[in-house]
This record gives sequence, C-alpha cells and structure tokens, in this order.
Amino acid sequence: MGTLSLDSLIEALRDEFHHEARGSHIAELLSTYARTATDWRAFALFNDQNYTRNLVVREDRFELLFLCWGTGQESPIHNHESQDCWMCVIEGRVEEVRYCIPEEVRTGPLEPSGSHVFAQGEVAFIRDEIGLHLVRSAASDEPAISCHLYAAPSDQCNVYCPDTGKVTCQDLQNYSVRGRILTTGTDG
Ligand code: 2CO
Ligand code: FE2
Repeated sequence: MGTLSLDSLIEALRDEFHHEARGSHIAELLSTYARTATDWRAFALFNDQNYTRNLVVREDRFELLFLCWGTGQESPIHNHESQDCWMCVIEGRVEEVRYCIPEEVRTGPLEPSGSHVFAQGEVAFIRDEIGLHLVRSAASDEPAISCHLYAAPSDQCNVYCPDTGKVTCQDLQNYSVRGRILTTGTDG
C-alpha cells in the first residue's frame, strides 16, 4: 500500500465497514496512514491537564479520533462496552497495560495481565472479551499521538478503580472536533 491521506483513509474505512469487514485490512490501513501521513497535525491538540480525544469523523458504524498523550498522561483503566477498538501510534510511543475484567463480586486491587509499548505504525486491538486496558505515553520525556478507531461509536465507558475494582460509568468527552477545540460551557 502506498501513501494515504486522512480523507482517503476515511473513505477506505467507510468501504470496509460497509462490507462488515473486520481485522487485518483495517490494521493495515491505519498503519499505512500512520507511517506516511502528516495531515493529522491540525487535529492533534494537546492539553496540559489530561490526555485529549480529538474527533475527526463519527458515523453510524465507526468513529475515528486522534488521542494526544502528554508526558505522564494516562487514561483510567476502562472497558469498551461492545466496541471493537483499534489503536495505531502516529508519533512517539504509547504503552498499553491490560487487565482482566474482574468478577462482579470481586473487590481488591486489579492486577495487570500484561503491558506492551507500541511504536509508530504499530496497531493494538482490544474489545471486552480480551480485557480492560489503561493507555499512556510510554516515554517520560516525549509526548505521543495515537489514532483510535472505534466500531461502533460510544459516549461512555466503564472505569475501574485500580485499588478496589469498583466500577463507575464515565462520559467520554471530546476535546476538539475536526481541529476546533470545544468549549465546556462551565467556565466564566
Ligand atoms: N478508550 C480510551 C478513550 O477513547 C482511550 S484508550 O484506547 O482505546 O478515551
Ligand atoms: Fe481504550
């Protein structure tokens, strides 16, 4: 595969999901995009406080976001409801720490089941049957950017307390849409 622009990636994903395709071709598309494109820069917007979710496109069957991980920034331990989640590193290195989904009655610390650092162009895949994860920038001196494809879109996930396993439902907030930072409406 040659080079891919963001628009051509989105067209190719529409085609894939129209045919209910899953798996290796999607990872290949994301990886080709990550290794060849630079048109993501306008959408990769960082915030000092938290990792950011920058929405590019959201349709019935999928949504595509760029997530920006400042140094030391990480997601909570969370699930993906009934989503398939592909994560492809665009710049820097991103660590994924996996956890098993605790049994309902369980209380106590969550133990990681594994951890892997992904470099530019490498693709991670997770869904609830595989487990939970936490994602963060891997290097202490270098931010990271990753491209996330969720099928289907979702506005919520479950967040797990690492010490107790307690589950809470969390709204997923976008920081920007197509390069425009959203105002929260809570300031002023
Ligand atoms: N799922 C998290 C989110 O959308 C990021 S970790 O990678 O899936 O905020
Ligand atoms: Fe996730």
